[in-house]
Amino acid sequence: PTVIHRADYRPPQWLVPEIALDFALSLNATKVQATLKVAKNPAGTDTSLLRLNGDAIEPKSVTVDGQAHNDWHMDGADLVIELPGDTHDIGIETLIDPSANTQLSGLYASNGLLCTQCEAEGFRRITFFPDRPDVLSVYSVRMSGDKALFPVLLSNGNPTAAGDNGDGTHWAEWHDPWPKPSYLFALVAGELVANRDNFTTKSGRKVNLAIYVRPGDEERTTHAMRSLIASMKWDEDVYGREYDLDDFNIVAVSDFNAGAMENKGLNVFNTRYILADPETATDGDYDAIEGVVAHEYFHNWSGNRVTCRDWFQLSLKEGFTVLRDQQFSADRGSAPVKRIEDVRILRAVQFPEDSGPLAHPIRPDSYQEISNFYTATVYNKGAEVIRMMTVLAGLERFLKGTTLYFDRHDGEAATCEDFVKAIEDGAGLDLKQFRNWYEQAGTPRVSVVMTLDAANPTLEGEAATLGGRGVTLTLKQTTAPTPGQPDKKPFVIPLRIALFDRETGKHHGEELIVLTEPEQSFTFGGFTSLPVLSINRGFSAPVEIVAPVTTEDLVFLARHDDDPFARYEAMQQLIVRHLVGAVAGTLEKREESQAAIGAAMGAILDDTALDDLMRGELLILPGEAYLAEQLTRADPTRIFAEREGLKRWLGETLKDKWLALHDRVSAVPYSLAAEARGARKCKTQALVYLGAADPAEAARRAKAQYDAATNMTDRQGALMVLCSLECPEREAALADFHSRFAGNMLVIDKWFSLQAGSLNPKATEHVKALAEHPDFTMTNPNRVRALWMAFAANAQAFHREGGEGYRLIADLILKLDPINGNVAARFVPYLGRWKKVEEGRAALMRAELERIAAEPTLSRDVREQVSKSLE
Ligand code: DPP
Ligand code: ZN
Repeated sequence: PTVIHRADYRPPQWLVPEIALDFALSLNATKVQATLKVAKNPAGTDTSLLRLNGDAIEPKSVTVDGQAHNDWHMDGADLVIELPGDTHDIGIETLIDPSANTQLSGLYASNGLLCTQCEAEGFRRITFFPDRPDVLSVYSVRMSGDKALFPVLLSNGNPTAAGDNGDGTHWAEWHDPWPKPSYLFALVAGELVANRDNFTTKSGRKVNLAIYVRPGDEERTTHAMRSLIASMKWDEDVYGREYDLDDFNIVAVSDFNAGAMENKGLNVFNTRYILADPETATDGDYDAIEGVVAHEYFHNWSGNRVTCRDWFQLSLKEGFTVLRDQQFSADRGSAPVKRIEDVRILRAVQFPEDSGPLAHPIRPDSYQEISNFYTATVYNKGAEVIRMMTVLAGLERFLKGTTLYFDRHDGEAATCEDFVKAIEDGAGLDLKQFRNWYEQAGTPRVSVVMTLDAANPTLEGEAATLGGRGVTLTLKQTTAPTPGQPDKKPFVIPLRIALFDRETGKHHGEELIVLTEPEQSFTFGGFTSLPVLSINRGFSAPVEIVAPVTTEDLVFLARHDDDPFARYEAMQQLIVRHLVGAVAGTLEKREESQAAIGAAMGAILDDTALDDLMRGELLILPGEAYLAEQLTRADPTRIFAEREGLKRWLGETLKDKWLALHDRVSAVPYSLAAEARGARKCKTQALVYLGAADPAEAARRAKAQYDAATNMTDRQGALMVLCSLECPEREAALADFHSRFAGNMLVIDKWFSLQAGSLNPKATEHVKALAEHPDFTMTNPNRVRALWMAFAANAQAFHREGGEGYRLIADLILKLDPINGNVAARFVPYLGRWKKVEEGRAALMRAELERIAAEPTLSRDVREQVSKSLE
């Protein structure tokens, strides 16, 4: 395989300051005439050969300076043109079939629309071009097509002209004044309706906003529009970033490989991150829409105005933009709850990546297929790494750094190193050693020992003035080897800590300690007895902590910690220790440990000072993926069984409290206010615990909740619980749900997902039947993910004895790969985790990977993931 290395980066040999594209649109034969102004790059190596990338296209004609030109050849998929001078106009014609494009990369047809997805390397499927992010061009686009099929014609930048050809076709021209890389090009044509609004920027530019959807969906764009306007305002207020065009358009399409795409002035979205109303979207969907709309809008600066030099720098735009959208959502709603949700995702998805065969640093050193690096590591850990800079510098100084970054690199294709340097200079930080976070993969493990010093210690500095005895924390950091990185240098790890006095239940104030050595000690004065340690408050560093905290301490922290994240963490730890001990067979006092969890959860249920949104978080059991991370190798079905067992026990032991909670929150009327959302979150939690303990009562309540539901949060919560039970209400509710929402693709996705992710023991049988359902299709990524990703993440079903789950996912990968390699590759990591699974199942998982690897015609996407997973 061809491996691309970061160290091999060379500047482009030719630049393309301008490009004009003329599209004659048709669903199955779109003609593209491209005119490129090319110029030798003074910074490149001098060559008369212009190499233009292509993928699955052929040049119909090639001209140079308006003349037919024969001095070209194909080198693989690339077009190589021999040129006499330093600047030329190149004309190339290509012909593409958007309706045959099932990869959904380049120009494709979705539900009668024509749309594009060019990141990372889709532009080369439209025309021949130096398809790399450091070649920035000014784009002029003209398109013409059938008026009835394509009444709306959109591209990047500003509309400049439009007209009717008088023969049933019409045309439009767009011009984007901001030079951009090809991955930010976009075109959309089709029958669309717009929800319009506007926003006036802080310097007085009036921006026309439009969200385009298929007719009938416009009512469901209100929340997305509200989110867009709020993001525009927030980016001005917090980062000082203003929008820079007169128009900002969003289009929602139903066939989309990812979540959304930040094309300059023309964002293209997966419908699931745009369309919402209370009847069809859950509270979680509303949050996701707000977050993704903001994310793509924020890319206008962190990604578009300052873009990436090469794809190894992907985290430059993605890590930073994820941090920005997280900060935005935290400001819009409950900051502690948002933090908990973000950490939960990191632990469920990124930690396993970091400990598995596909581990890579946030700035990778090599890749075969860049699409495989749109990962939780590059995105979510990338955000955590930049968040640590905010911890070290404080937000205000950090923002001075980002302002310097935007000023210094505006209009450029930059590197992660440029970003770090700008934060160093602007925020006044020394990040020399901190750069290890960019170099090294793996989640560091920090183990802590705490000692109370002998009386009359010789304390120094601040510790001495407090008197009493000193408490010393000795911390050790280790990071396990990852592929290609056997030995790790120490990371810079900022940890927020507090030491709680056992007598008073209070602490002396939060401290920030910054670990830089493999082992390091910190002493704090003013203690008479050993305090309770609260560490990594707010999850100040993306590490695993092994701390000397007893069960009693955790119960204490779960009740009293004044840091909401730490309180959540104490609750999680209490349960993680119990479940991990139970699975590993090392749990000594099961009853006592269980009782402690019961007491802590009971206190959370009783705590009237707690808001329901936070209560809902505290009641969620640690996820199975995160539990598996704590064990060297495990039987995932045992983790599942222990977790369900604890849920049942908590359901029984606290039954009255669950019933009371369900009654109380069921009386709260629907609204999008935090109280009402909190109530809905607790409502489903209560049903989940009751479902485990008293299926008959849970079925009765779930059915009532389903029947009375005025909104999708309640309806989906109730249906999820019914789905897990073997009861007559289950079938009836599923049938009702399907007919009630027939034709609504996003809701039918939920119908597939709920059944595939269900705790129901027959989930595998249901999934096999659903794969044959008329509503199932392999060509719509949302539908494929709804069924098969929910199944692959369903431990009980996927890891069922005998390996049928592995076989089903391998079959899916093989069948999907020729249709859509990008999406197919996303399923490989589920099988790739075999080293963390007990030997019997591990062998079966490996065998399926080998079966895939034996297929000679795999996509580069799947090939890379499978071969790395077998190493
Ligand atoms: N660049 C996109 C995003 O993360 C991914 N296609 O916003
Ligand atoms: Zn992004």
